[in-house]
Amino acid sequence: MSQTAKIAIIGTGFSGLGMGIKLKEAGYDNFVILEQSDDVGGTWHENHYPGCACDVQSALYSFSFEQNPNWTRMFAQQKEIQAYLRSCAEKYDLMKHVRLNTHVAGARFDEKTQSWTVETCDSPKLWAYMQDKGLNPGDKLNRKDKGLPKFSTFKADVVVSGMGGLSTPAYPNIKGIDTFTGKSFHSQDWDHDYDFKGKRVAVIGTGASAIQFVPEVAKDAAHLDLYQRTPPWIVPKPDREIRSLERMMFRKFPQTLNAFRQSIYWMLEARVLGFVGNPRILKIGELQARRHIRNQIKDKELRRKVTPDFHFGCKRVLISNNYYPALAQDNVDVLTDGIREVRGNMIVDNNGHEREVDCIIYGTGFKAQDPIPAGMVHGRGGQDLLDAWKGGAEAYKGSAIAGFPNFFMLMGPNTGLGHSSMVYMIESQIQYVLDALKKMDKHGWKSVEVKEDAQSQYNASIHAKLGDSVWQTGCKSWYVNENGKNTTLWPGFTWQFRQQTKRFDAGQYVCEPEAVEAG
Ligand code: N01
Repeated sequence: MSQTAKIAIIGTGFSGLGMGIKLKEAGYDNFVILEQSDDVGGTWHENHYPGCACDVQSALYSFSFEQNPNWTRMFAQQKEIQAYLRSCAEKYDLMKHVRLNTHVAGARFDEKTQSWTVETCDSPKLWAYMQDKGLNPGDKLNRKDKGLPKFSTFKADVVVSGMGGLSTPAYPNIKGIDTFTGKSFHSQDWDHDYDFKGKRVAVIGTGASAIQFVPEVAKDAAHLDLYQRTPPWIVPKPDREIRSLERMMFRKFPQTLNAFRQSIYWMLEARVLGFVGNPRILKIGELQARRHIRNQIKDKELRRKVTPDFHFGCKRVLISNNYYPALAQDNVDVLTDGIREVRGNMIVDNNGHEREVDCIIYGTGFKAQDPIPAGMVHGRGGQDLLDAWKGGAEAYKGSAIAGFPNFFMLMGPNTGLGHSSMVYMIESQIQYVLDALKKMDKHGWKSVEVKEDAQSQYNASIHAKLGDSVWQTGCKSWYVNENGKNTTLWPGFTWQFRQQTKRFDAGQYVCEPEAVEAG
């Protein structure tokens, strides 16, 4: 493959693949999709812990242009979603554009040519090197080290990041954790060869990932200690198998699948009224969650421990039918005294009680506030994107950033959802970026860069809206950064975002006609 491309897309999740498909449909063929992993699927390839599934109904959690009549459950499991994404890549002939095992180490905007230089390297070699050196994802590399794998570069006019918001694992900062003598791994790096039978296992964290894998681990482990800092609100999961007759109907009459999808969409959209409008509506959800605890847990002390004391909806509301029953098992303890330190093969709580464990699983989530690693993306004047984001990540329409011409983000700042399917947001952004590319071609613009004041005004309106919502004020969560700025969520109906991103609004951009002469 050549070392130049018109467009370089990073990532092969819903964002990267969706962008590729839409580019092809629009007649673009000169693009590459760079993927550091050994297969496509993004988060649905990377996360494969037992019990991993989507908490949005499968009929909605799929591309609108590639609805899948063959989902086997109302809420699809990880394997099925990854297979769906791979089948999309194959069906739309994208694999010839995809470069697997290609880690993007950096992307730098060249002001003379008004294009990007993207630096890549072979990811398996890089992971091996990092493991050897004891480095974690995101750690700075010593470029002078001769053992570092070779880097290569190529030029692209436009870079589209489809890296997702939740891909760098977050580990807890606990004294002695690096010296733990047993086995340990993060939920995203699950070791399927590790046999839990007869083992004492500690799980740290009780978020969306943990509530899915805890019931699976508790089936096998001799004992499971669950270290809970904040109990989540959990409501019943309306999951069931989709019968073969229903699947046949969806295949024969695609309009029925679409109608089903629409009904789910509008049901989820209605929730926004509670999140940003009238928090009293959320009381209904809270009552449902409290009833769920009563129905599934008999022990009063355990009920007390797992009942949250923060506003319903402030953190992601989780869905599960098997988490509480797992916690009620005899071989499971829910521990709420916090962790003071890890010593040898022992976890010591804040009261000084020691518990021996063979394995620690980190269900501690991701670095959501830094969706792009420091030192990776450099814009005009060599500015590091993370420096531009010192006060917290922000973008215009979640897609473009002042100082970073021809760089577009999918799932960028303030496009996340606490209530519905991210695929809808991704498709909205893809349409916006595609329209930008078409207009660049039509008008002969070599680069487009959003104006600073357009970005500021846009963000001011977003934050004014977030100010009243439960997502901003209801509790401490990863939606909000340490300065109290919510950099992650879209504070409205998703169709409002769709309207805003329908057309590329060139008036808000500086559009440069052609490259300045190099040299
Ligand atoms: O991570 P989380 P996750 N000591 O950040 C706790 C998406 N997702 O991987 O709440 C002790 O939600 C932390 O406690 P607290 C989805 O968007 C989607 O579970 O901060 N505990 C919390 O309990 C989700 O929101 C699906 O007090 C510590 C947990 O670790 C996002 O991924 C499925 C700690 C982290 O929870 C992340 O979910 C799965 C410490 N030092 C995930 N640090 C779908 O179905 C953190 N915790 C689409």
